[in-house]
Amino acid sequence: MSHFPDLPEYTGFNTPLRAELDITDCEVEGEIPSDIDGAFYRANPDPKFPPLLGKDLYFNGDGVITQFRFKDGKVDLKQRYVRTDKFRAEAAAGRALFGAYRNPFFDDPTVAGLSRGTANTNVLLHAGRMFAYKEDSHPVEIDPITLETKGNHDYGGRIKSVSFTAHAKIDPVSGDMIGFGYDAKGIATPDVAYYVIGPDGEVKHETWFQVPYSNLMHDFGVTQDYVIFLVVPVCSSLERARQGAPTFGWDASKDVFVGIMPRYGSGADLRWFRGPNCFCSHVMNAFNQGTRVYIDVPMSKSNMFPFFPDVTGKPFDREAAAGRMTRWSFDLSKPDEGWEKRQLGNMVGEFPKIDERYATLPYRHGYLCVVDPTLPFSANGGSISGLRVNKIGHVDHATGREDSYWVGEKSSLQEPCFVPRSKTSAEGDGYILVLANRYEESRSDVLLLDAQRLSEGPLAVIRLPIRLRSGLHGNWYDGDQIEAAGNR
Ligand code: V55
Ligand code: FE
Repeated sequence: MSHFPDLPEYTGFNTPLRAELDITDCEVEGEIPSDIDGAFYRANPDPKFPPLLGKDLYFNGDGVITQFRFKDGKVDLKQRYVRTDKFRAEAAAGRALFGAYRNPFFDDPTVAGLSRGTANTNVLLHAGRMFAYKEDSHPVEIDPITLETKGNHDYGGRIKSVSFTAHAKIDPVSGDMIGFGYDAKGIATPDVAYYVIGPDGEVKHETWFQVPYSNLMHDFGVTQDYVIFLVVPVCSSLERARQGAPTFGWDASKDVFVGIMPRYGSGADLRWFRGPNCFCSHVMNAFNQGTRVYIDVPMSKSNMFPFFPDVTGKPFDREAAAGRMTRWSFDLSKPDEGWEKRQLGNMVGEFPKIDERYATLPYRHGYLCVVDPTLPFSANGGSISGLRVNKIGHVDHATGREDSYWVGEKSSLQEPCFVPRSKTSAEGDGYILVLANRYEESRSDVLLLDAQRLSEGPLAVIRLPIRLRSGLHGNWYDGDQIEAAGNR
């Protein structure tokens, strides 16, 4: 084992942790309501070996899943690497064998044909199985109790796309999982495969189509009646990949396309809308009222990914990358090519989340990571994306009211997760769980806040004796779901 490069992505708070952890009965300041029974799972990239090519993107780190199991007022932490094909091959060799993010051209020849997936982006539980996701490959099944890896899952050969999104949606009404794979025939292909998977875990609908240009289709929108595909010009290029430049790049000269299709439609039913250049990646939620279709996105003027550079060499523009929640509305009864945009509140942020019981439905409460540049920041260290998230925000779409909690000048926050107070509590009645990065102590806390009273601060702080690296997405599952799906 040599060492990681002395680059910001691998040092300070971002030093790869490379650890699997079991901490039972974590320290708690305050009180955790004793009726909270379930677990918060989050995915994060954490490279096991120094990069083969001397550097790599944060997005290519090996997937680690952290589980915070809440029961009887106590919290147990468990963290495991996902044993992807990549992880196993590299562990056996004792070094990195895969080269760069979404670029197979520099891989060690011994790994040709293996899945390049890292399972580092999200965790979902559906149809009694838990999966870790990377959007360039198939889901990897893990046990929701032990976090042991069971293997790649292609739904009995039904997923012919080589890829599957990390942002599949679960319809709380039907129990369906709605997902898609882009780059479905390989890197930079314009092919998209769309899948609906029933609550029995069987693929029940599939259709294929092509996008106007191949791009990083990271997330999408699903309503009760429609699906919404976002084609935003974070474009891919095999040419750049071959040259060793990042495969993805921002192309400000291109329009944005939005494809809307009935949920059980075919590629031929897809209707493309076309609008001016802008950036969005994640989706807070989407819903429809008849032929009116709404999708809420943190939208910015320009690219939010500094590590996917402008294709013309233009420097990264932090101001233009500031995202604000925006509602895009489409009227399918009209022939218009464009759509309306309306800003929702004033907070600048990303990583939108909701009460998942309202996914695909008209909804009221949204949560997000907020960047408030007016507040002081005095700690060393920083986030890899350059986003310094210092608040957790709540938007009430019914009243327009905004509420937020500031984590203080020596910390930053990761993506929040909503926990319903009970199975029958009203929308937004519950808690927010969020990891706080404590830069000065090189340590992490999990904060538990009242989702309707963020500004009052945490009800409880779960004090971890260690630092957890910056993560991506996570979700909450109730104890009964976990028990039913575990140890199968
Ligand atoms: C994103 C994250 C990814 C990725 C592509 O947030 C896009 C966007 C953690 O990996 O591969
Ligand atoms: Fe994401």
